[in-house]
Amino acid sequence: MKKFTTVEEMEYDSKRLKETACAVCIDTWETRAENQKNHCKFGEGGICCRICSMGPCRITPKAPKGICGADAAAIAGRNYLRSIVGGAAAHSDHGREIAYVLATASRDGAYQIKDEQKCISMAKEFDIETDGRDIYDIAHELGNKALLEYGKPFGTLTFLNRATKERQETWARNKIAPRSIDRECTEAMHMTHMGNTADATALIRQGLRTSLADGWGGSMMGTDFSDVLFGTPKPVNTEANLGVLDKDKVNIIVHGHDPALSEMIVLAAQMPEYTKRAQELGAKGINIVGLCCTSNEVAMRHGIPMAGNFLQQENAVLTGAVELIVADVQCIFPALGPLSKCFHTHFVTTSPKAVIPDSEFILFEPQNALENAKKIVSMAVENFVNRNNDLVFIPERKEKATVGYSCEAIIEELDGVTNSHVDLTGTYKPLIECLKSGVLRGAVGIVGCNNPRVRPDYSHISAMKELIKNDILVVVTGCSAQAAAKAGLLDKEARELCGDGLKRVCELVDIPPVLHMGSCVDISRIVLLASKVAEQWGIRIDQLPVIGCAPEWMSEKAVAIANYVVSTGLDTYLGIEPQVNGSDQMMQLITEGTRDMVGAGFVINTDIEKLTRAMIDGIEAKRAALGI
Ligand code: BF8
Ligand code: SF4
Repeated sequence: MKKFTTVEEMEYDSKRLKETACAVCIDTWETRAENQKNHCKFGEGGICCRICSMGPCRITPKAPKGICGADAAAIAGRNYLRSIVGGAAAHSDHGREIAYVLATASRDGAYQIKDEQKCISMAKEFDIETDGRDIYDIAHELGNKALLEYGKPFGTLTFLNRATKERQETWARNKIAPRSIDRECTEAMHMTHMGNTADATALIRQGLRTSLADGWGGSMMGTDFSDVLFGTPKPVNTEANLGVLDKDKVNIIVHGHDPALSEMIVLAAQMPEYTKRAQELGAKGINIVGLCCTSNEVAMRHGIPMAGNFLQQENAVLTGAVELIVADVQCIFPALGPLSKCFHTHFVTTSPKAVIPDSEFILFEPQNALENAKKIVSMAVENFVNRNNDLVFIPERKEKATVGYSCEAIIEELDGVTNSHVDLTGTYKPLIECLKSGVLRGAVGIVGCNNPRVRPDYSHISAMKELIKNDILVVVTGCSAQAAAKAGLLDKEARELCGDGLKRVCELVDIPPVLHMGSCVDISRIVLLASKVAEQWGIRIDQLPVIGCAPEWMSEKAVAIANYVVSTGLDTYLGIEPQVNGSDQMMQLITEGTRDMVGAGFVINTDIEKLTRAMIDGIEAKRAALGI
């Protein structure tokens, strides 16, 4: 049986790289996390309010109300809603950038239409005439109409029509169907201004609505327009972990989220002139690898190797073998600035939304995209000669991975095994049959970040191993996907770790037991998958033996995601507690209260073994309720 990389081995590599950090006298997240202990209890509980300058007000038994009279629930609720806004705004702004790229794509420009069929089917959703029109005219109108989703004055978001009828009614009945994306964010900020909403239920309700504007709005557009522009992902083989860095090549890391940048860097790096120049300078070629969600984007469309996830970003630079790291937006440590200065590494930032000290800023816009990508690749190549070989240490460990299971790809794989007398092609019915018969017990979407509050990657990996052992299919995105990849769980050989049922299914369909569905905006793929499965099964989505899990989440984006997954009707299991526990009412609302509105809620446990057990029990309870 194959030997899979363990978390202990990853930690061993990480420790070795920390010796380099010591040698160059730079701090890393481990030392800074230690310095930040113990965290402020008011902050952790969400009961510090600094919304107006009469405060900050902190809730204690002796001072149960702020100066204005806001209580713990109001303060924790407002803080929580603001974190949802932060996440929804970030994802949706990413989606907006991609919509702008679509609106300006051209046949002879840097950005072209790769998936015409998807472009046409999306245009139809927006009531755009497609017959006999040039695909670029359609794309431009689609981009423009999509941009209006951010601020349209009347109605609700177009993509809500993709949800099941029951969900659409549930959202309408609870008055949480999102209108325009920017409106939900703005309204939430207005509601949480001093002197406005103090009712926790109303704050939660707006949280659900704002999060839906992300999941069924901005994120969904980010995903689908990326597919139109750069291709809908199909299974492709790649490798993961720091061993993908190559000491003999010019190493370039693409970091962040928006594929509009990374796609251009990949394109530029393939131009023979740069490889030739790299060879002139003594390198064997150019090696592009990814970090964080950008890594997922380029891995699933080009097979670009994955250097690692969120808490691995400093380790990547600490190898001393990175000529250049280029980032756009989100999840970029400011620590990369001073860290890259300890090496020859160029740290290039490209977005006015993520301006970071000690980086070299090169503004990246659709009109200068390829030109600037070439400039960045050239900077990296010329930097190869500046590498200090005394500081170079690249851990050898890496694992094979098959990535890129978009909904379209999953259907295609399922079509390949349809052998019943009834035609099931183009549907999830073979998957539904496996769930009904119990060969598969259920499915879990494991997503989200790393967080120093728990042992990095351990929660992701141990939960996945236990679930697949119990015949539960796992789908992953974001940094969770990279944790899985580093542990070898995206390799088809990971079937060996499955229970008999899941193993059989994986062998038949020829898939790994943990399916890579993309970056964090691609959680929109997961909610669409679950919606279609519910529809084709003929049951409500909250009845499915399907749940979400974010065992190591840390960002506001993750709070937005968790809320839209719950609003979609899927219970969501969290390994890190949301910062609202200073209010019993808020804790009750997020775990139980939302169930009355949307039929799902959070289950929280910081002990990953117990959380995993709860997931398995939760799935079995759903099965029992269905009588299967
Ligand atoms: O959007 S999983 S650390 S990289 S927030 Fe960030 Fe979290 Fe990673 Fe992607 Ni998602
Ligand atoms: Fe204090 Fe109320 Fe101002 Fe918040 S809004 S800081 S609770 S006075």
